[in-house]
Amino acid sequence: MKITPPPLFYKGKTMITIYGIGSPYAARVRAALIWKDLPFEHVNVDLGKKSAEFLRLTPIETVPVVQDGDIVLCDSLHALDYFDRHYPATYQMLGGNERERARVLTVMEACNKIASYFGPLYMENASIAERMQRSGKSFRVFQYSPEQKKDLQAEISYRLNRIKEFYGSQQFCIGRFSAADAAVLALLRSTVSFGMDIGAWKEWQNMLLQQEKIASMFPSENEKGVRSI
Ligand SMILES: N[C@@H](CCC(=O)N[C@@H](CS)C(=O)NCC(=O)O)C(=O)O
Repeated sequence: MKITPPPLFYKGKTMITIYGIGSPYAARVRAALIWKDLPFEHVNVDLGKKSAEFLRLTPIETVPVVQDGDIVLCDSLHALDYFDRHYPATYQMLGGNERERARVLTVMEACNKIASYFGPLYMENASIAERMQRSGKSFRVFQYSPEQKKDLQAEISYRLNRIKEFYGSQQFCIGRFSAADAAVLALLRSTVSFGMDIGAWKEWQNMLLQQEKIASMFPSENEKGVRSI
């Protein structure tokens, strides 16, 4: 019989584990834990291998997976919702009332919609496409033509602009930092990493990332996690 080790404790609080270190969705959860002042550690996940330990954790097989004691959350939004409810005295990342929550969720979904266009850009990394083909998953290997990429940039600019309109003249979606702003920051970072333009959001991004507490939602280059699975 396999014995599950007891949760680690840090300053009297359970140590939370975020599996999957580099993902933009993991950055949303990391932002939440930093603002809530809840201790966490990262475990790096090799998505190319998907170890037995990772497969046991999640039937969805995406990162992040977030573990708090014996509670396992397999989606970043589910994790954010859990942390706000389970630790009600901590900073509320999804907003402090229903109106704020509705705004935050709207922005997060708008970000998800844009991120859903990124699959083929991710596949451009040849080793990912080859790996998918070798493992019998060629159905996932779509790539954009140069013409489609131009159209994609237009669509991304349009959609980013819709989010900007939704913010109006406010710096933050609900007047203070929340999961909405974390989702936009994570999305902008991915967009830039795929060589796409983020237009007027650049200035906003620079301004927010000057604040250390916000910028630390992204792990530094040398943060590798406590172990790898
Ligand atoms: N809805 C999920 C999306 C997570 C997601 O798509 N993660 C990507 C990495 S950024 C992943 O694990 N992809 C691997 C796969 O789809 O097999 C969440 O918010 O946690």
